[in-house]
Amino acid sequence: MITLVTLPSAFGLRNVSPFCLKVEMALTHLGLDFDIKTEADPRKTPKGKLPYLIIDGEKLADSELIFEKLDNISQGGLYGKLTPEEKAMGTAFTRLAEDHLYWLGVASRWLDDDWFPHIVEGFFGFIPGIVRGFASRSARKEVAKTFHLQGLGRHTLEEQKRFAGRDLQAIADIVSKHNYIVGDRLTVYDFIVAGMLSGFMDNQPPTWLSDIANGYPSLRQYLEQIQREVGVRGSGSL
Ligand SMILES: N[C@@H](CCC(=O)N[C@@H](CS)C(=O)NCC(=O)O)C(=O)O
Repeated sequence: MITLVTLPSAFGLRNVSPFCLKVEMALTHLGLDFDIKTEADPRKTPKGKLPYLIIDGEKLADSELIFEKLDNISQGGLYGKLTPEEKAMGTAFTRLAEDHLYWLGVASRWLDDDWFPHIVEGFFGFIPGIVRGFASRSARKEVAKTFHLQGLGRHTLEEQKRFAGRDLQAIADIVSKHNYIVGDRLTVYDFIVAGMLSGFMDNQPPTWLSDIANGYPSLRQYLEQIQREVGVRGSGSL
């Protein structure tokens, strides 16, 4: 039995973390038997982040390492039929989505003064009221520090929006021509990119990043198509 441990639903998203959603998509696509457990406190996980998988009694953290494992146990079910060029292109889009666009998504939720109250309710609602404000404000300081160290936090909001637009345009240009990220067919990279897009585009209420992403009809069409094909949606509740 496999257990996928994810964050509880929030912001209209049944799987609020794009990293958790992509793993859920992969498990479903591979037809593996699994259940989902939620953990609201990332500090209680093996690497301080979600998702992690419990497989054969062992805990395995990090979505990319989980994909390696799933590929192994499914005899190449995720990466097996990809050409080196497809893997190269897919890896580049993975890094764009997870190491650049993702951080703009984090900032659009955590560092926008008007949006932050939703973070307090969505992520810290499980903490008793008296310490909730303190815990959420101190986590926000950590996010701001990390965003600054990452580099994107040194730019103005207008500049951050332009960076986001360039990332989204790159994805839109590919999927509007090919329907998928690589190889004109559904691959593991669609779980990664569509999982990430769902986190912004289905997020309620919308953030500034949701507004930019939802301005691309081709991205909405792509997101709907991938969710339909895989049979896993980002919105709703667990
Ligand atoms: N590289 C990790 C990233 C996972 C990640 O950043 N998860 C976020 C939720 S979207 C998290 O748990 N953040 C909690 C924290 O940083 O304290 C993966 O691919 O699994």
